[in-house]
Amino acid sequence: PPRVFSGIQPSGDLHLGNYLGALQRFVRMQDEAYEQTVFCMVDLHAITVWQDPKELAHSTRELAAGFIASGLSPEKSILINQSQVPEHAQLAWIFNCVARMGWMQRMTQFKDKAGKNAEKASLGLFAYPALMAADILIYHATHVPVGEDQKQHLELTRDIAAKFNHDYGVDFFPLTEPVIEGAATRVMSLRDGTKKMSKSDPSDASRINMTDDADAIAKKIRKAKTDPDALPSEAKGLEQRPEARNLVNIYAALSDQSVDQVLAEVGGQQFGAFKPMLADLAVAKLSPISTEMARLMAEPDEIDKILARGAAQAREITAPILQKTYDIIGMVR
Ligand code: AQP
Repeated sequence: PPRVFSGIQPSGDLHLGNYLGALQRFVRMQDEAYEQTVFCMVDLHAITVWQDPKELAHSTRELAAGFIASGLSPEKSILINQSQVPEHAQLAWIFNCVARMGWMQRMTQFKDKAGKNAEKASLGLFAYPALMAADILIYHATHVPVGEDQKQHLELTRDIAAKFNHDYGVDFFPLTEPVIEGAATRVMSLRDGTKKMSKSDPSDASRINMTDDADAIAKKIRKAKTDPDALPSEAKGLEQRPEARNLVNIYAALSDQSVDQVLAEVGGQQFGAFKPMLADLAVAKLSPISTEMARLMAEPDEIDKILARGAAQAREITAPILQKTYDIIGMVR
């Protein structure tokens, strides 16, 4: 039966890229006909690079608040924090023994994040995609909504499932489908249309945070890098214009339209006219979410209760799948 899993790292503020690339689609999939939807704060992934302990705890609760404020419901979906469901890490060890060094060395995210100094990167950062495969496959999840940047990790997840099934002569782990859809699967930095919008970009002006107020959102959009030309009337006219394309993509995703529909409306306009429209739309979409996040954050005990309940529900699925995995491997218990 089709099951959905996805996660976000509590490694900083949620931003518009996370919202459009992931969260907004989580909410839609929650209401479609899947047997189960599971959404996760992946704290074990966050610590592959240094996290201050107090900030990690704060970001985890704030991310949970962001999930709920965006429309994920603990009644409809299982909402969890990764380290509270130990089977994720237990299966990850097994997958460390299935995945090959050469596969991991080809991962572009590791190369980007480790940079030139790969010797100093944590072993966890290198093994990150094996833990991600475990996150997904410990639920036998079949569909994983993500942004474009996660495509390669999902291919690796399929490779791990296929090799496990082949090595042990079983048909146990499903081959997962990435769900990468919509106008904003890769939201770019507001300062540089060739770089993705990211939590770890040192420039706060490069991203719109979910916790930004209306003034901050309007200011960042007003200052966003653009070119001097008017907007084209068809998507083709955006091809060599990364910054313009990014702002139009964001508008399309926020207003639930295709890029061509947006351009039919705004083609011919200058950015001086388009940017205020985009700012108004972004504020209208995001400010109810940030208000609700702040309300939820005032009651952190309630958030902890939701996560504890989520972990208990999750373990009803993950514990039997781990036991079966151990049986297949021949582990005596
Ligand atoms: N710019 C983006 N556009 C569309 N989708 C995005 N996602 C992230 N950035 C964009 C999607 O958000 C989900 C969760 O991302 P994550 O928290 O696991 O990690 P990330 O990709 O590491 O996010 P950041 O902001 O880029 O963090 P840093 O800077 O630490 O690397 C995923 O589905 C991702 O595709």
